[in-house]
Amino acid sequence: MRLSNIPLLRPWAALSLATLIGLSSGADTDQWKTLKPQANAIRELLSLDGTWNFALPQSREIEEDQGWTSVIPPKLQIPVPASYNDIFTDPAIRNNVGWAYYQRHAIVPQTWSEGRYYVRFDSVTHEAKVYVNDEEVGGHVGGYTPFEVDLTDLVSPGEQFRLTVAVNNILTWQTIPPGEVVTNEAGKLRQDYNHDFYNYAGIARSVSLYSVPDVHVSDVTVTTENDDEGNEGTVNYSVETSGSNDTQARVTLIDEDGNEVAEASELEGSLNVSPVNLWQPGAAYLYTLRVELLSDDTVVDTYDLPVGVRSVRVEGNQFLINGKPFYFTGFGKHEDSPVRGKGYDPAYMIHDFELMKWMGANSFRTSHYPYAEEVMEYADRHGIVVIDEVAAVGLNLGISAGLRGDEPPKTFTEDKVNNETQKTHAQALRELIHRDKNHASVVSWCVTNEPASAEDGAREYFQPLVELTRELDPTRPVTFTNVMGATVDKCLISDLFDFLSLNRYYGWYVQTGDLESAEVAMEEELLQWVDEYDKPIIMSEYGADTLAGLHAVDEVLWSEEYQTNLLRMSHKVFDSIDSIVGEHVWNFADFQTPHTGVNRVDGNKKGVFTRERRPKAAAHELKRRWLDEGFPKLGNGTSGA
Ligand code: BDP
Repeated sequence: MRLSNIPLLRPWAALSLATLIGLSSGADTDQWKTLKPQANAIRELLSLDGTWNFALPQSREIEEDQGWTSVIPPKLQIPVPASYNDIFTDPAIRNNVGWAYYQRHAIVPQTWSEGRYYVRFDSVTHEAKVYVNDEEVGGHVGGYTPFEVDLTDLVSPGEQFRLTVAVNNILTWQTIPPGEVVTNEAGKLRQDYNHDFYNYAGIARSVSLYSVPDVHVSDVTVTTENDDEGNEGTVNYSVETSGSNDTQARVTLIDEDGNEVAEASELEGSLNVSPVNLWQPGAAYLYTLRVELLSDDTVVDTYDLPVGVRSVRVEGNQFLINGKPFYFTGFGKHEDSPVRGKGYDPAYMIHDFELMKWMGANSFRTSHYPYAEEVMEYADRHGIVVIDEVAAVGLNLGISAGLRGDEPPKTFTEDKVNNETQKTHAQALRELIHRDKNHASVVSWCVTNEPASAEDGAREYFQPLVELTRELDPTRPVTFTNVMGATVDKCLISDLFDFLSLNRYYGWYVQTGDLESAEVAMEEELLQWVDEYDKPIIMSEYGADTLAGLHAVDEVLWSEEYQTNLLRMSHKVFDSIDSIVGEHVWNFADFQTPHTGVNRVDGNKKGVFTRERRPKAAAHELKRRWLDEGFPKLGNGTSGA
């Protein structure tokens, strides 16, 4: 039998560049190495979501202010999860630059007297310090990945404690994404940044308390292999425990009907299934990998991981899932909704997936940061394909300078994007891959959005990061999105990646209002990429700002007709080029942007849905195209949704 999931990429030299320059060293603590908690016969899970008390610090210096040493009164209360910016009416909160405090009381149940217990934050944007009563017990840098704090030796079961989280929203040149705090003419702090979405902050995802036994499963990693026909599949797994390496285990693979289809008794191994139900785009099938740790034949811990068996690889100019050419239809998205900002909201999440299904979108990119874990689980369950992006957006000083007509300053310099930034970026990749490595829906890692890839220093900055990504996961193709202007003759990094993702705004930022010229220019550029690289190309962004309800007979910018016509024009070009293997419209829905640009009217309006998720005419146009049986690109067994 020929297994199709041969590691895609060249084997790694013992000492890669990433290792040599110290990118493989990791963060200060391993609080980010958190396996998503679950409740079962042995483990317990308690939500700490709900209403917390909230305060801004009196002074700007958290070390001086020490707000966590006192009880924060319930004068201001805040929902968790949610971004804090749009909850209140006070501009000081909305425009806060620096720390803010969240506080609540919690109790570790008396029944948790055996084993260990943790508080887990699914995300705190962008930096957190966690306090139990008066003591700082942990923290995290990076706004879109989880971390946890072991509370076992800090609070006793049955004891009430004060849990305070100081949240910092500051972006600097050494954070991912980067930014810069400046003092404005009025003497106030202002957060500047180079990305086109609002810098929402707060406890944006769930918080929980959970318990595990002393000897417990601390991590599980799976990779899968299969033949293209689904005759045979293999689940390779590796389990880490808090106990010794000879901890006894039982590992079973259970199908959707609850039947055990394979079993093993080692912490690391391979399980074969024949015939196998493959995880397919639009037709997900999830096995359960059940890991049980045993002591004298008694189960002391158990953890269930959903596993989809599928293979992904790039061959020539095709992107193959289970050996079949896959054509991506869908969007670049945002986690963004009125009032909640970037707060996780299950209603919006499922509604968004339903809208995508309604119109035949089979995939999306997590532009421009890792989304909530629930989103990834839902994509696994429903067969939606995901390009998973780290929060490395705005590593490009050229874009905003270009918009202002200024000479672009250099991005990769000592005082801007430098070695420290690269280290933060490496850690962000490490945390993303650690969190999402087991999701069948994730078919690729996107290491950055629209960096200054044509500037000196870009290659030195990105090459080690691409190598690190491949070291961390040799099974998934790696990409980045290339910015307009970093053309085939100028881009210094495109050869490092498995497939090309191009963000292009023909008919909008260039050839504005002239779709005939836009078509010519777009085709000409795409053919240059095809000539230079025998690689698949995804159009990872294209679109036009559109004011819902503005209609016009003629080609009027911002009208629903113009957006529709621009998409139609783009599709004509895509359909004529074999190497184009996907189209992700920018954006799924309108979203909030910083209030510092005159080219945005209450946010970016390139959504094909409004921020409230009402369709513009373009949504119907896309639905017609993506669900049309004659859609030329959706042949070869690829499925809509
Ligand atoms: C691209 C960015 C995206 C922006 C979009 C736009 O990747 O974040 O929102 O352009 O201008 O440069 O609408």
